[in-house]
Amino acid sequence: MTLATPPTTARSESIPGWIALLVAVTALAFASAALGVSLVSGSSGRPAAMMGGGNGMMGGNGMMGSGNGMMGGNEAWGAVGVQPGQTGFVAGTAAAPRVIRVTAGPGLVFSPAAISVARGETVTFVITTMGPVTHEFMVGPADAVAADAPGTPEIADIGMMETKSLTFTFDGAGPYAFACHAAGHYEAGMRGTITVLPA
Ligand SMILES: [Cu+2]
Repeated sequence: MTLATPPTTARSESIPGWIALLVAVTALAFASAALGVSLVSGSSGRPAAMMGGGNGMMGGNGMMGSGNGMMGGNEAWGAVGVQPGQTGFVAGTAAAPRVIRVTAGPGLVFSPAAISVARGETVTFVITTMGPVTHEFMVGPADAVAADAPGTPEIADIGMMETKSLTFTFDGAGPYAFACHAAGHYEAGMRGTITVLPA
């Protein structure tokens, strides 16, 4: 009996996916441990569990520097919640920006590192640093963010467990991006992508 040898191409193709999954799961585990909450496994498909039921993930302790909590309506933790293009999505406006919470660290990473916005919407990014390293958060056109161009919207000096916010309107077609330009962080990969979807 002969056993088929798995084609090496299939093996090599499977590795990046596993690495990405491990990174994502690890990041989630760190984030949940830091928050002292128990997140459901996986980062998608469970918005009801995250948003409903009043579990008070953000409520009360004030760790995120916001009195709104998770039940504020147009608010989500990163990629959790109703995303652009999904049924029930509500685009942020200048009067009522959509709030997207992003963690900086632990490590030289943002979570999430990929964000979708609807063209024309106004988003308030609420950035919290996890871990002892101080970070920055710049957002804008991808080329300006990559170049650390002067005048690009940025929050500086977000220290451990500190939360700061920045509001930005995505009035162009993109591409947009975000990054940390603390010394060496961008080069280490501390950046993220922002995809603009039709309004
Ligand atoms: Cu950083």
